[in-house]
Amino acid sequence: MNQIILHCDLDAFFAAVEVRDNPDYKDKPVIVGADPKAGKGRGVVSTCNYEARKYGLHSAMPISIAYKKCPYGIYLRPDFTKYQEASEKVMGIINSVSSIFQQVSIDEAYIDISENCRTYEDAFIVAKEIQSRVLDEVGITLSIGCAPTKSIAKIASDFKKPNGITIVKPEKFKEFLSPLDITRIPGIGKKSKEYYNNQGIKVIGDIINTPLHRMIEKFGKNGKWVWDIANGMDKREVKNSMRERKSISKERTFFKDTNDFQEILTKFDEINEKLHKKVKNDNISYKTITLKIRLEGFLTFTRSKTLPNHTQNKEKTIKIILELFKEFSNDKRKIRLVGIKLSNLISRSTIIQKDLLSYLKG
Ligand code: TTP
Ligand code: MG
Repeated sequence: MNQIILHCDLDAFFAAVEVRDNPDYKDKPVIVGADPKAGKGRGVVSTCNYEARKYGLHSAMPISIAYKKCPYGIYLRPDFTKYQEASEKVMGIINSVSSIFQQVSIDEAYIDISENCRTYEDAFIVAKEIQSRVLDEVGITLSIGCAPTKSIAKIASDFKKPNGITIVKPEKFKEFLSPLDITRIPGIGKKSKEYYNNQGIKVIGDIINTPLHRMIEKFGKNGKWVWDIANGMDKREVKNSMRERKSISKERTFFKDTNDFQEILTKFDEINEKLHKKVKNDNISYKTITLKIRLEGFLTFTRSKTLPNHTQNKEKTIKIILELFKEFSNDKRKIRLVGIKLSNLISRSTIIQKDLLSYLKG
């Protein structure tokens, strides 16, 4: 019960990205999933925004039923590349707060912030900071639960959606859990609900008040697990799952093929600047710098340099890029595209900052 764990979960994730990219959709029901084909479509709803949920729509609902309930909604096909990109940015932000980081799906992650925060008041400030960075840098919202165990943090993140923060202090967890319906416990679905209800167990408080041996007697292994969760005995730690990212890169195509050095330099600067925003954000260091050049006619070249040590230094990187570029500067052919790739990455574990204030000052 000494850990302070955050569970972060994006709100109506796929739909939120679509609304971000199409401000006209704001305040309208947006449904991402299969094509409804005017009510005749097959397949299901992936997700929908909170506006659409007012009509009773939800994930996994057949799209034909969704269409019946909400015929004037905006129905969109999923664009996974876009969601993956947004997810990576968000995960980078969360991971930059603590390196004890475990991503559990495309839109949720746990972090252990016991090292960053002395109190749950500190944790609240951290949660706020995450929300505002995600909104500023990715343009979507998320809800955060903060508690001494993973399962309570997860229940808490779901408690005040969207854009909520729910703090459950160790001394208050029973008070928080007791009135909640048992389906709030991850893993208790409709079927098991009925089973538990038939045995007189409706809210989590009923589990807390049942002796463990009775729970095991009635519900077996699952009964023990559920009892552990309800009694704050979920001992699972946030497993360090360093996100595997091999490289970060950016490239830009010129509007018109060019060999104007100034124009090329400006492009490199722009790309380098963008990449280093990410480097700073995600606290990444790199060792290998690669230049990519595409000439008119699609001929593409790459040139790399590996440094003796990892770095985050953007001035050094642009110098190396220009050195690597020298080989092409006398080429008569015009340039169509330039790119920079940073690889051989490590995510620095200096991310854990024991002192919250120094973290907030950046
Ligand atoms: P969830 O976090 O379950 O849902 P959500 O983010 O859309 O909404 P909430 O605010 O309640 O958290 O899932 C994350 C994404 O995963 C969701 O945006 C779409 C996708 N997904 C599916 O494609 N099918 C499904 O059945 C579910 C549950 C999610
Ligand atoms: Mg979500």
